[in-house]
Amino acid sequence: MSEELYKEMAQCIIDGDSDISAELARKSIELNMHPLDAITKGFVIGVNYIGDQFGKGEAFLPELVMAGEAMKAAVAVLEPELLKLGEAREMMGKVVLATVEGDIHEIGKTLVGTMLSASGFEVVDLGVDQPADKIIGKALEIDAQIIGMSALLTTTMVRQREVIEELDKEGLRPRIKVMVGGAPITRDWVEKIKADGYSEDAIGAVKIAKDLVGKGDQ
Ligand code: B1M
Repeated sequence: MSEELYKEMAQCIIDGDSDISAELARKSIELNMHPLDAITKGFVIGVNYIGDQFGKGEAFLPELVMAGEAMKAAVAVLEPELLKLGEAREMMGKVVLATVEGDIHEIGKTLVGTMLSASGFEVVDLGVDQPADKIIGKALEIDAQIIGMSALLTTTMVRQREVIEELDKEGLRPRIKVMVGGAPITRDWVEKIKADGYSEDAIGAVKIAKDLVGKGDQ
């Protein structure tokens, strides 16, 4: 039953059908499916497939856009369920989250933000295409302990380094820790830019964020 639903979920993303993706997300809730399973075993399979096809020149921009929209529609339905998962008790810390300048990929970043909120972090999600000064300015304004940056393009991941360099220049580390992520980000890159934390996925991001605020045991 679940396997069949996962396949339908992947297929509706490949088809770029937002109505069906939202409907299947609602169905998964009715069936008490874990929302992260719906995302990672269902919808993400479809968006990765389209991404691969696009990379090979076998799918084109409109298909990528539609797959992205369908993915967003599903995640929007599942977001309240993800938030319920945490039943956060204690305030863990403040995080400013953004996709870096020049990059408009938002789905993974939003997912990370939702999981952090569910786990007790106060998250200010600045959205996509955010320049270094805005990210740092917001972190100072709300006295954030963590800046989280997502980058999905090899051409924009350098922006993560710019923010870290700026923080260093202003003497703002280690007061503000930096966590990075996104499909092209590797451990080598994280070491190179001297980020404080990195995760491949949203669940891992919560663990890293807790470690960064010294609450790794909670
Ligand atoms: Co874009 N795109 N895209 N795209 N797109 C990729 C990234 C690409 C790999 C596709 C490909 O060619 N195979 C490729 C990048 C190649 C490269 O740089 N090496 C690419 C390209 C080329 C482009 C354009 C340049 C295409 C063009 O215009 N010619 C363009 C760039 C626009 C821009 O940003 N300036 C573009 C545009 C788009 C859309 C707008 C159409 C759409 C985004 C829609 C949206 O977000 N609203 C889109 C999509 C959907 C994708 C793919 C298919 C899927 C991305 C996604 O949402 N994945 C993607 C291929 C792929 O990644 N397989 C692709 C699902 C999401 C849940 O995963 O975002 O990886 P992800 O997030 C994960 C982890 O990475 C991690 O946790 C998340 C949850 O598990 N994570 C973090 C993410 N951020 C984190 C932060 C953390 C910690 C963990 O701490 C702070």
